[in-house]
Amino acid sequence: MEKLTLKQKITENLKCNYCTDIKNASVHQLHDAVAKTVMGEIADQWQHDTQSRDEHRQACYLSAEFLMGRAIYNNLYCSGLLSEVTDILNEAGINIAEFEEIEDAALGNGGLGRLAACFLDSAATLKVPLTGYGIRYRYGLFKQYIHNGFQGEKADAWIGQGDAWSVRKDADSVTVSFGDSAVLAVPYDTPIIGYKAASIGTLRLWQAESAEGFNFTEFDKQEYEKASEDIIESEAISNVLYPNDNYQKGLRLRLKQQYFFVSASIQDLFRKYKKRYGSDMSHFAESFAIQLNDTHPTVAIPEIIRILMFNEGLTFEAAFEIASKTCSYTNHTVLSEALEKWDEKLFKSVIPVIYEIVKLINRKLITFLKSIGQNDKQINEKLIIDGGRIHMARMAIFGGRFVNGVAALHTQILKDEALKEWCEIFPERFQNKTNGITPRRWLGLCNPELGSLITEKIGDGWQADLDRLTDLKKFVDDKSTIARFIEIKNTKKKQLSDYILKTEGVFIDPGFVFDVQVKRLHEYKRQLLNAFSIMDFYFQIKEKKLPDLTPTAFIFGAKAAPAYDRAKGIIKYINCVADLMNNDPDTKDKLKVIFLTNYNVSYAEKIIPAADISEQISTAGLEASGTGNMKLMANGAVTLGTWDGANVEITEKAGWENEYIFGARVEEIAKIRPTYKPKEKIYYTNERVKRVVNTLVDGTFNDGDTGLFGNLFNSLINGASWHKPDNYFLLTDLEGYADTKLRALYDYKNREIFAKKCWMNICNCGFFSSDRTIRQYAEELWKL
Ligand code: 26Q
Repeated sequence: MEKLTLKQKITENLKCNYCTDIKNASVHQLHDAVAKTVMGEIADQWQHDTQSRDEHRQACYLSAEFLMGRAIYNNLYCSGLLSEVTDILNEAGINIAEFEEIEDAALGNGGLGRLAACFLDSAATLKVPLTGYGIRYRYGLFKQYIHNGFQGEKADAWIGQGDAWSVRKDADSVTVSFGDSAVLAVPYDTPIIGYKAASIGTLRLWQAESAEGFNFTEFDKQEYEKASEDIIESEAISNVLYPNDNYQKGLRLRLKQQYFFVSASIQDLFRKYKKRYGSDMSHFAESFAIQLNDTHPTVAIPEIIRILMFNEGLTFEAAFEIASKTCSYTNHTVLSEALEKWDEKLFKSVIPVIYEIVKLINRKLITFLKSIGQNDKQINEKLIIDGGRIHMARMAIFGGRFVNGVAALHTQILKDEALKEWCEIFPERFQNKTNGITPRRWLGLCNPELGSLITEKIGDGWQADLDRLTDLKKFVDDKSTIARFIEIKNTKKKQLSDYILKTEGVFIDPGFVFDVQVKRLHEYKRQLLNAFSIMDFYFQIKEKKLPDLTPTAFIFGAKAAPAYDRAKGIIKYINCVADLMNNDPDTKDKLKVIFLTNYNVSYAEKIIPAADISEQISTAGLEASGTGNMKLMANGAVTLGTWDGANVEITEKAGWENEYIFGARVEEIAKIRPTYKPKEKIYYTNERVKRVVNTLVDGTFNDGDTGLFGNLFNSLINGASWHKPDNYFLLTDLEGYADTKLRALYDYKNREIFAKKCWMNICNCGFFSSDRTIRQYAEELWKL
């Protein structure tokens, strides 16, 4: 589009909607006018692409989370309007960076929700017909603040700022029925703009509203509270995202959320289907492939069966056949506390009809297992309804078509351990689909400086064909190219340092190594191990043992689930380490530690391009994949990590010499676990480990009498009623980790050699494009 026309349209928008002009508009008004202009530009294509998707086989991604982040820059970038709009604003004296005032759409916790967002981006770019279905939470993931080193939470009222990118579709509203009530599900559609607007997909999010509305009968009786009761109860369903990552607590409202968005979505598919085929249900399974993002939307299986039986008159057997051909399940974790099991009584009281269908599915499972000759023990370990609980993963495996893990190692663990007994009876159902990330947001958009260098060297086109980055290999020995890369890395570090100074009031020297660990806070991700290693360096410096340590900034960013006390204790501990390090004259010129506030997608876009070292240090076997590891690789950071999740494939692609791998592997952990005695075998015998662990309790730090540090110490040394000591093997890995990190920091002294390692990571990151992942889903699972 011509810049002049574009400017006219934005101006027109400001005039009609806000009675103002570019020079006088507020940032929000400008943002809305630009968004509306883009929406207008893509409207015809969006409508056309939506229609053509409905005329062919299509896939649906059912997910309780979509962690979209900020839309404005990405949408301008993908529709090719970013530089024009930047210019138009500049001419009016406005910096486009002012749009950073607009909040992220944080309708997700972490990896699983962000993966869903990357998938939508890739599908739109590849013209893969995929629609996202989820919940339009009024409050997304909480905003984090830090007070005295402790995490606090505030509500994320993102819609309060307006939602310029969505369209409410009242005509497509449906009713969702629970045992004791019914609510209205109203869809809001957001366009997903593929790169260079290759195609425009849709994210459809459901909002819960009262089906009955305001009750005038009660109002007339002067019962004012009762008059609004249904509104309040209904709206509660889509009110707030549960802030747990990899942890399931069987709460009633959470189950209501799951059935709410799943029933609305499945009803939506039947509406579309009937427009095409009428009441002949024989083409349903060939019309749709439904992907279940973890077990959270597993009630889709009984919901399809319910509609086919009660609305369309099919038998249970016929209905089961259709549901099980349509749905596939992605597993994202092997942590038992994250596997969904619902209390049977709760499940029955919330969704009684679905419960009856689950009983039929369970009965069919038993009949099937008997028919293939399984004994009572083999049957009991697979029951969907077992010991008063409903096992969602078991229903998703038996009632679906495929099961996939999210990295090679993870899928292997599913097949050999976690879901072994299922893999034995349904080996053909198990597949691997290694995760990926969209190179548009995570390279092109967040690192335009590196993007330009890449384009200069190998031409345009890598944004939608990331494997082309292998063409960069020939520059690895070209001194001037590597010098340019180092310069760009320095620029990104300087930009991040400026931003941190502005927002956190802390100065990070851009000349330091940037060692980055950004991800949700969880014991298995071992942020505490990282903090311990820094304390180890501290003690060594005090003993004058590390005279030539490369000055390093240790940068943390993480949110802890509000009820996860240990995670919150770890945040406080990191902040204590930061205080000690940053103020001690012996260390402050060598070590800087900072815990960044409110890590989210937009913050990630600033941190990741500036990183030198990517910390991926989970206990082997526990991080299903990780996706931050891929984003950091694409931006030229080396991985300091365990042999876990996608780190394995990253190392295989980039080359061993370009990563720093340490620690016990899955098999070793399995071997030592049964007789693991960290207190006797490590703590008492290893002074280096002991003095670091002791900082939790020896008065080095103060947890404000909360007992949090004592609890962390006990979890490591004595264990708790529900777990053995040092459940995540920090003591096992500490020395190897600290020494490997020192080796990486030492290698950094030769900046050119280190930069070559970084460069090889960029060259070899092509496999981790979510375009590759989506192509595999489309071909191997969805058969599109
Ligand atoms: C379940 C029930 C009730 C309430 C909350 C939940 C819940 C919510 C979120 C359970 C799990 C999650 C999130 C899990 C998650 O993000 N897993 C990550 O998925 C990534 C994408 O596949 C992987 O890269 C990570 O390894 C994995 O931890």
